[in-house]
Amino acid sequence: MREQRLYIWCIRHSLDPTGYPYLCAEAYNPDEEEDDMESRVIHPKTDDQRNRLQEACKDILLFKNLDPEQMSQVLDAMFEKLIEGGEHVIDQGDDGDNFYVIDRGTYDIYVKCDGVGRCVGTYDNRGSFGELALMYNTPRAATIIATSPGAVWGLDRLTFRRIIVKNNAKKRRMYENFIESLPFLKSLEVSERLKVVDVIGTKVYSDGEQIIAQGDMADCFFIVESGEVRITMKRKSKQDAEENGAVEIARCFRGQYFGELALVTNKPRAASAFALGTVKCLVMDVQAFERLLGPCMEIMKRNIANYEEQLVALFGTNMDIADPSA
Ligand code: 1OR
Ligand code: 1OR
Repeated sequence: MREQRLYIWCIRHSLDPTGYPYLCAEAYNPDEEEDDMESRVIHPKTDDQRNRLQEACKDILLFKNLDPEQMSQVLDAMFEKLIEGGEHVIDQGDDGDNFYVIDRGTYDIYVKCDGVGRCVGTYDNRGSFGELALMYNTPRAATIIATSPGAVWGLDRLTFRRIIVKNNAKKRRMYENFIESLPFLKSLEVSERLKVVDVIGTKVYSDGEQIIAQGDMADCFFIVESGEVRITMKRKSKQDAEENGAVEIARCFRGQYFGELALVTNKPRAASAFALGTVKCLVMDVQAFERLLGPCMEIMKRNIANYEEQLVALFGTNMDIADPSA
């Protein structure tokens, strides 16, 4: 009965009953945990819209751990929003209404520093934004401005919280200990490590599948959860590459990371990565990498210096890993 329902008020900086830290007061109703059909949002779509939506959502990391029923509820609830060039899709400081997945268009990310907006990154026809205010009940952390006409798919706050936030509580239970155990994340506070868990998605690769292609532009970072990853590199000149093929330069196992170099140097991928047997990786997008892993940069940069030494040892030349496509 309604009157007998237990309402728990989660107060600033406390944890909700699923272990979620809240930054401001929010009513938590345990009954919402049950799948409440009344709260299902459905925006009818044409076949063309459904196809485009599915394509746009296929690499969205926050959707990777959803079961098929949750995913279909998310897709039903999403609505298309056309965007004009110059439009502010999100303004820093506002309350969060929707999460957005990009269908098309380019967008700049601005963050205010001492009252002055600074462009700190871009989205180019793919990706998603607007999850932070909905996950943590905080004001919008950045302004997102379209730099071309485009379109995004919106997901309302309630559906996002009912499905994605609830699923994140499960993700925390699954990955908290693993993330806690990673030496390269040891400079992060516990709360920062939990935020890493919140934004990662898992991807599974089958034996021989290519995970990274040398020379490609980069937009994500990988941590091996299980299996073995083979890293290979082609010699600098095309002729050498054809004659000698790619050389294996490293292997990554559970708990190790790869794909950080291109994100740190802002260059194309320096090497390729392939699954040896079935491989499961935790994946983080470049925006989350930059936002959350700043404190781990010292350790990563030390390892990058090691790559350069190994490069000389393996290839007998200090081939410029900062310019791998040359
Ligand atoms: P939101 O709900 O706070 C703005 O609304 C969105 O911009 C935010 O969710 C993220 O999805 C997205 N810092 C904060 N938010 C960012 C950032 C970001 N990048 C994208 N968003 N940084 C930029 C990292 C490239 C850190 C800047 C110091
Ligand atoms: P990325 O974003 O360039 C390929 O994508 C990834 O392979 C790279 O990030 C690293 O995470 C990973 N030199 C360059 N990249 C390496 C190396 C490496 N090992 C792993 N990666 N060397 C091997 C050192 C043991 C030096 C080259 C011989």
